Amino acid sequence: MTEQHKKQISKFLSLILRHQPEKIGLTLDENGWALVNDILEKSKLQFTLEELNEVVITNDKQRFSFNADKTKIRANQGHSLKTVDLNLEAQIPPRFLYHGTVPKFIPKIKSQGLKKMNRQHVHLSKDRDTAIKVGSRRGKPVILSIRALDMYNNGHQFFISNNGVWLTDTVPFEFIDF
Ligand code: HQG
Repeated sequence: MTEQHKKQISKFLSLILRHQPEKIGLTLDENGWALVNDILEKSKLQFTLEELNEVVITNDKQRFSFNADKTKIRANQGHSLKTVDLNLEAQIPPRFLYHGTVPKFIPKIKSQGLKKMNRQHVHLSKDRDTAIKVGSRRGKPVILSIRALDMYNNGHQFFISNNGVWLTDTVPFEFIDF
C-alpha cells in the first residue's frame, strides 16, 4: 500500500468520523463509533478491511481506534460533531502543556484566550515538539506554554484522548505564557 493511498484513506476517515458522516450516509453512535462494515460498504473511496487495518495501525498520530472485537471504529479526537461524546475520564494535567499556533492568531488569543473554534475542545500537546508540528500546519509556528495544573486547581477539567492529545474546554489568557 502506498503512503499516498494511506494518507487518502486517513483523511477520508477523519472527515466521516469527526465531521461529516452524512457525506456517505453513515451514522455514528453517541460515543462516536461507526460500524466497520458500513464504512467499507458506503465509502466511495475503494479500500479493503486489510487496508483499513493497516491505516489504523500505522497512522502517524494514531488518529483512530477499533473497539475490542474490531467491528467498530472511531476517531480518537478532533471532532466538530457536537453530538459525539467520547466519554473520556477527567485527568490531572502536568504543570505545563503546549499549544502550537501561528502569529496571526496571537492578538486574538491574547485578548480571548484559546477557544475551541470548530472543534469540541481546545487541543494541547504534552511537549513542545508536538506543538511545533501542530502549529506548522498553518505556517511559522508559535508555541504557547499553558499553566495547566494551575488551570486544573482553578476548576478547569482536562481529558486525554486515546492517542495522547490533551483536551480542555477553553484556556483563559491568564494561564498562557506568551
Ligand atoms: C486558533 C490536528 C483566534 C488555534 C492537530 C488554532 C491537533 C484561535 C486554530 C488538532 C483562538 C484552531 C487540533 C482565538 C484558538 N482566536 N484563533 N481565541 N483560539 N485559536 O485545527 O489545535 O492532524 O481546530 O491556535 O495536530 O490547530 O487533524 O486546532 O490554530 O491535534 O489529527 O485556532 O488537529 O490533528 O485550529 O489542531 P484547529 P489545532 P489532526
